[in-house]
Amino acid sequence: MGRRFSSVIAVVCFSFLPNLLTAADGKQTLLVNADHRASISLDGDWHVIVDPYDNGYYDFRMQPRPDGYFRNEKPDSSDKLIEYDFSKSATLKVPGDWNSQRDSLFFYEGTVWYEKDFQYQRRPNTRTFLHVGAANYVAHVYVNGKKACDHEGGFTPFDCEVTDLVHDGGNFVVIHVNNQRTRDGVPTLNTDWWNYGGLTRDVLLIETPETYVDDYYLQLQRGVGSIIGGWVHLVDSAAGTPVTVKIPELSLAQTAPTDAQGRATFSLTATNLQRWSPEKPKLYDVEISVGGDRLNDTIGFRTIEVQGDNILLNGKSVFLRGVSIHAEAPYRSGRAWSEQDAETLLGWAKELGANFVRLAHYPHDERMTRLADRMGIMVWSEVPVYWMIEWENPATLANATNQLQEMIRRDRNKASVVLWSVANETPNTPARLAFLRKLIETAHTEDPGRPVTAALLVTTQPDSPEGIRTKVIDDPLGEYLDVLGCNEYIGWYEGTPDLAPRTRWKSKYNKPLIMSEFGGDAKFGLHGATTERWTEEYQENIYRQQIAMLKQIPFLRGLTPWILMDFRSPRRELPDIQDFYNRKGLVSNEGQKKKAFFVLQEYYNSLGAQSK
Ligand code: GCB
Repeated sequence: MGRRFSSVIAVVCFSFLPNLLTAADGKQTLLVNADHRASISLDGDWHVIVDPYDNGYYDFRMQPRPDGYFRNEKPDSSDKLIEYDFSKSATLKVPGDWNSQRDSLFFYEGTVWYEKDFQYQRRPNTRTFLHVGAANYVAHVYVNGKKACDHEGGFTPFDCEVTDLVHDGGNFVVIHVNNQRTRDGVPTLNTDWWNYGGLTRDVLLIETPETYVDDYYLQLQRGVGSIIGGWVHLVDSAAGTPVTVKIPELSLAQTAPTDAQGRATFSLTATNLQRWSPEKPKLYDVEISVGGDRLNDTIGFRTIEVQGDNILLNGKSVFLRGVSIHAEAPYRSGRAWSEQDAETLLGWAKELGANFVRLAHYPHDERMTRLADRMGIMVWSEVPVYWMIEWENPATLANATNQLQEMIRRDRNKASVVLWSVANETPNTPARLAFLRKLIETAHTEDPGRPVTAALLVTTQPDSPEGIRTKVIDDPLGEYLDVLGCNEYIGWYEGTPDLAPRTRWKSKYNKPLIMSEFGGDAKFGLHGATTERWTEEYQENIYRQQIAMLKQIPFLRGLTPWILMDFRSPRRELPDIQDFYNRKGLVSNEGQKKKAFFVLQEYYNSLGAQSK
């Protein structure tokens, strides 16, 4: 076993760490609909080696190991000093972050090496991919001691082709995961959430035919008709390969040939289509077949568009009764990933009367968007372009672009996802404007069917003599967004709650606004006067005053207050109150509902009743 690790290290030595990592052959594969493909799960116990100085990766001069040496031994030497042994190392669960699984790793930021043995039998005419749902933050993957791929970005999936690396019988995979924060990363050094490291989502071996469907995009076209249009992409197909799309329940079937780029284009006219909506989240079984191979998905069809300051779902103006959610696991804390985590979080959102959630501040596990599809909850999905990133660094832009593309690609066939967000609370500077304009362009190119938003900050004008405060949405980014998002903390970081009803809102743009954050901290069970911070009553009062203000904003089309549940943050230290939790949750991390939950619920129920 020790030898195994040193052979892995020998391969590690040749790699370096560019800012944007791609697969070994330079092509990054991403298999959409990974959860419906033929696969073997590698979830479970993985042996781990905690390597705080990244000693397996760098030599004593902190150079990536140049030539197959590990420590002072040559790999072929017979008297090797073996200091590492996966088989004797303890295990951690995958999926799962390391911080919440072992006390000594609670604050750990650095490298952990993961290893798993697996049996495999290659099947003729198939290709094999190692699919990683998410590895926070950088991952280097080795199969049977050989490099398979690298990936940067902690919240999006990637697939390494390992067809030529696996063999019949016993195999092993090693993944070097490092979650050190870097100035040029996305996100960067400072975030208000826990930097949970590790293999935080499922790891699978996916088998595909030799010519395989990696990606497709099937959407209801905007307008009054019922045309389902889009394309299916094949890898390694000859031009003219026939691809068939079927929606049996609608008696639809169409066959189209691939073009020189491997893309087959479809346009299916559906009669009696039941559109997806929060009231009736209808999903259809969709079959994609090439030759004898078939891939199944469940897809809802609806349109989403912006007209003036309205958001139209299926052609009708909709108000987004939302709430923000972090991927923090209810009851146990740690990174959320399971079906049960998703059911609890989205269940509370439903109970609140929400028809919309902002999945902050990074793409969540695919189980969340799948469940949102089934439950009829609309979703705002975002990339971790958060606060202060290196706007002038082209590698950082390439990294953010890649994360955005991976997010869109994974979820663009989900009816629930109605908005892509490119940034949160970024500074109003020319460099940031240029950077985010490029991301908006990318989002529109990757997905012409969805509006793009970002959570902005606003300008505040001096109070009038009567004590009226005016907030103006004039961030130049607003010109390029389809929907404006705005974060404000009147009553918490700004003034007292009674300032909210004395605040008026103006916008330079004739566009819909979502108040993407507001709120305040309360420790569940702490009671006092409405003027006493940290009490449930103070938070409840913020919600009451905010709702009074929000009702007066003519172009408001939704809100996602901050936040559904308390979440861990290293910035929140106050003993006995915060204890490393941001306490702005409407529900505590133990699942207890605070008073403000019921204020928002009452408001949403009144809106829900109006729209019926
Ligand atoms: C914000 C951030 C969010 C924080 C929140 C807070 O504006 O967007 O990530 O957690 O405020 O609680 O301060």
